[in-house]
Amino acid sequence: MDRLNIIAQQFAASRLITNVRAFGSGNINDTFLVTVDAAEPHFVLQRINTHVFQQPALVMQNMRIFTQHVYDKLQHEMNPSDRRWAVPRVLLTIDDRDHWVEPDGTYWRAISFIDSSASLDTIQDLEHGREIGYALGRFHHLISDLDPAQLADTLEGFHITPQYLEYYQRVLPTYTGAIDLEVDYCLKFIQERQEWARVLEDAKSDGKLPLRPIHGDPKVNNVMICTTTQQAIGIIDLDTVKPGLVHYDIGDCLRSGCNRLGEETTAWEQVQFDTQMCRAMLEGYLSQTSGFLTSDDYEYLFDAIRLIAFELGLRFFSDYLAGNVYFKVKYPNHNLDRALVQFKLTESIEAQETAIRSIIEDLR
Ligand code: GN1
Ligand code: MG
Repeated sequence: MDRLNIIAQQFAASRLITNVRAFGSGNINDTFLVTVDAAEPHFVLQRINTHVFQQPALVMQNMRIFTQHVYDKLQHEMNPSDRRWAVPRVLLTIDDRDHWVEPDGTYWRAISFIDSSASLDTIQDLEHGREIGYALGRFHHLISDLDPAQLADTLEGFHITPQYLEYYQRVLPTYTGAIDLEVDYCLKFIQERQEWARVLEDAKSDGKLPLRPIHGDPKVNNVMICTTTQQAIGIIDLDTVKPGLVHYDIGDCLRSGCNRLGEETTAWEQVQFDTQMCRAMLEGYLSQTSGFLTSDDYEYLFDAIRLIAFELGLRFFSDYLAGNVYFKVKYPNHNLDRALVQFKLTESIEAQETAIRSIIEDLR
């Protein structure tokens, strides 16, 4: 048996494993789809990147608290006419552990696969966009009464833009590559937005925006779409469920969905923020969340959309400068290309500020 089979077997109990293959397009963890000879034929096997998630046990603890809360809430809330909503389950090893560590310290865990569903890297049409927004809204609604203090901070500084700026200032002097036109564009782009980049953290310190439990990474391909109804039926990738601002999630979801070329495009000069898609996604989102959003929450929506696109560009660019130590890359300039995509998207958001603000006003 090869290594992956041996690991998968830890979570498969006595079921026969018929296939293990690489799955998805994550930038941090390694993911595999395992097929077993059983009524529930698939599960997801993941190697946690412990360079990023340094306390994987806390990631698993958050997942358990989150899952229990959502299961309880769904049981109380569900009536037969409700749409299906699936929550991935953590699978246990033969000796009842939620993870398995190889002798060299590699950390593995397994999660149930949401059957009859698929996810896509880019949004297909406005209906799909509405469903992505709905999914994030339903997710926020389901955890809106979970006390964020119950969740551990598993990734310190995650989405705290000023901390990414500090990191950028630290790695910049270590960069020994060329300052070509593209690198120069990124340097100036960041320079011009340094002051504004504190906007959400300032609002948090001023008590305008509360900490709530969030997903942390609600990009388009983390929303599962039912292959028969085309409706959103769940959100996966729960590693970054932890306390934060819902604005991080809303910004992340929109920067992912409203960029029709996708974050991996190399045609960065053509990247645009699609405001029609923004309306569809926000409509879906607000159909689930208008009950608990405050007027301050609405006030900061535009900044959130602009900031999370900028922040992801900054994260990619800093990683390029640092020699690609955080995000997986397929070629040396991959993180530079990714940064350019996010900065172009930010520019497009800035150019359409009036239109985006009026969509938000219309929908509130
Ligand atoms: C990373 O690994 P993945 O693809 O689920 C990153 C997100 C980024 C995303 C960009 C823990 O997510 O914050 O938005 O790449 N996750 C972490 O694709 O840093
Ligand atoms: Mg993720």
